[in-house]
Amino acid sequence: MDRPDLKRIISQRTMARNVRPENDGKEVHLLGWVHEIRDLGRLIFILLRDSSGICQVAIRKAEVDENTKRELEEIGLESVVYVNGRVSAEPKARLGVEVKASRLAILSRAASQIPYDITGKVSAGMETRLRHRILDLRKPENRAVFTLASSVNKAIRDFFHEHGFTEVRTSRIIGTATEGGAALFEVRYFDRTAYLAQSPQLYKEELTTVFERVFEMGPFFRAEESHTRRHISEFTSVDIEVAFADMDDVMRFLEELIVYVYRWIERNNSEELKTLGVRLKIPSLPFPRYTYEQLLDELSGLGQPLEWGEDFGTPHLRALAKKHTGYYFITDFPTKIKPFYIQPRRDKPEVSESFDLMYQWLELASGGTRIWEKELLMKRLEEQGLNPESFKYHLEVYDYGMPIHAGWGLGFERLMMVITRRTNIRETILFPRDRFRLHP
Ligand code: AMO
Repeated sequence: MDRPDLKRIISQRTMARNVRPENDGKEVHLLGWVHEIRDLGRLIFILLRDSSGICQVAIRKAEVDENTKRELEEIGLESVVYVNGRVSAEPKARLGVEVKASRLAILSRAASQIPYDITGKVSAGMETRLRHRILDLRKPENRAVFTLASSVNKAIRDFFHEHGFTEVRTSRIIGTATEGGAALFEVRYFDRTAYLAQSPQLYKEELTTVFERVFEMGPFFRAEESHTRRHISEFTSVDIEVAFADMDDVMRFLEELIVYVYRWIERNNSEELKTLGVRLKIPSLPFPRYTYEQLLDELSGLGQPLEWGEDFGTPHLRALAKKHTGYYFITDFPTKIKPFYIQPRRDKPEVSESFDLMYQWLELASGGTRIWEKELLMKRLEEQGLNPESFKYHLEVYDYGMPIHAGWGLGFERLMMVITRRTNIRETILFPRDRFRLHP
């Protein structure tokens, strides 16, 4: 097919989802991928897939031209095809409608053997799925995860704009670790060593002195040694930082954001939710809040005791999840298990003004009130064995007027795991990177 012809077809194109019984008799020009072929001899059925969905095309060999007949002999799964025909309401067809084709042309021929079954008749393990990720993403339910993710992105941005936040984009190449040295990726930076940012932590705090309310969404990097279903080396963080606010204020933003996102996708993404088999239950506000100490007591009762000052491990969180089956906050962690920038409580410095947002056993976000006094920040750096000299550019900002401030970071892919009910974080990022995976 030559270019001018293709241009005309593209301009007149009908998407698969618009092949509906009410359009009975309408001429359509379809462009898409061959999802399935059923060859009954004189009659061939093709399921044609495009980004909007799947429709059935019926081709009677006796009713098409010679070119189309030749193409039909060579047609294979996943080839890109053009179909011209008329919509026909077919109560007997699976979708209640089909396109009776008068012409078919192959625009791009796929290999005769596709190494992956997109129709889902043969189930594939995670390794196979990720090895052939582009094919895996063509599966309607996998595509739906990311159509939904795109919609959630928009909802998050809208929410923050409605609340007077400025979106910022801080640097991914940094000179000093912000979240502890162990999980850092080193990069060669001309004749120096730099690191890939683990979070926008220090920059977002500094930016509250300019914009007061900032948010950022983007990739951050953790050299995670642990190979789990909830850790990846490159994840998307949704971060906020707010001037003249403490942890209670930003916890409210967080729970309201979650409910806003749920309402948004309930209104706008019923198709994707259906494809994923997800029935959304909008969580009620406020989310339950438990202190670290309250949960220690609970854990003793559950036969999973934990020493005060220790962080929860997976067995503890699994035990808690038996009772806490939705979203909840854990607050007031011991200061020593939180990063240096978290504010210790005035009345009880061994406890910090910090919180995690949980969904069952999965940690989705963490945050807190930040230290806004330079002397205390320097003391905390030293207590954590960090060298204040390495943080001199950050500390300098505290000499120029630093408001009380608070914020949090939310793992976007983990939120998508909860929304889409996927159990492995690799399913909620397009091209996951982990300890063993750098391709594709
Ligand atoms: P934290 O290190 O707890 O806090 O990270 C915040 C959230 O980011 C997500 N996350 C990850 N998701 C997938 N793979 C990973 N390797 C990974 N690491 C983190 C989690 C986690 O809850 N600067 C602070 C936040 C703040 O205080 O504002 C921070 O980075 O969902």
